[in-house]
Amino acid sequence: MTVAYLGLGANLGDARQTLKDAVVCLAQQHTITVLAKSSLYRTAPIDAGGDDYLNLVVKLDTSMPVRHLLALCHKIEHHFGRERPFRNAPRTLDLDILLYGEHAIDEPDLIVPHPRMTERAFVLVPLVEIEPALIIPQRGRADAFLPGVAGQRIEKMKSPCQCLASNASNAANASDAAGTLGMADNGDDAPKGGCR
Ligand code: A4P
Ligand code: MG
Repeated sequence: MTVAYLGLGANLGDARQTLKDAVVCLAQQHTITVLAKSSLYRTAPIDAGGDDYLNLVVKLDTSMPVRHLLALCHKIEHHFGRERPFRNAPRTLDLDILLYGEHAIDEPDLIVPHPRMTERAFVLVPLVEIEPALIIPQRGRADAFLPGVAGQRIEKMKSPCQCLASNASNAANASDAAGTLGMADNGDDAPKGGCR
């Protein structure tokens, strides 16, 4: 099993609902346990235009190989209508792998730790909220980078998404999602069932 951290963001459509449903999609996978979920944050777009984003970070325990996790992220993004008209375009959903255990990966389509994670308040603030003493492999403590992003606007939402308030409600939501999202995991590591 590997502990991984994912960053989720959205600034098109019903971003709050999409982020909530995306976390349920992750929790529904038999090879993923969602260990923690940050508060929801409203954030100023960084290196991007469009409306404010909503962002959060989740901590997972997974037996899913990192390539399968990336494929699952793309599949969930697609399910929620993600389009890529240009770089950093507004999006209905973005799922980035921030950390995957201690792994350092540098391949054309997958870089972990995420190369820009230490430059972004929308990643660092929720990450440090759920893991205050987190060490980013080869870079050191995550909270040491917070002063460098202090100028980026970020505001904790007053009524956070409650989709993973407890393991029990997590299971219930995951069960609901099987019907509403059509994303059942048949037990293998690779994502199964597919989003409609
Ligand atoms: N890819 C490489 N490494 C990874 C990884 N660790 N996790 C590849 C996920 N994907 C990874 O991703 C582009 C390509 O990166 C994919 O083919 C994947 O194989 P994408 O999802 O199409 O686009 P992206 O996530 O926008 O790209 P990128 O370069 O990761 O963008 P950033 O740097 O994450 O910036 N402002 C606010 N407030 N909130 C935001 O969420 N997001 C961005 C995106 C800009 N500004 C933002 C926000
Ligand atoms: Mg992405």
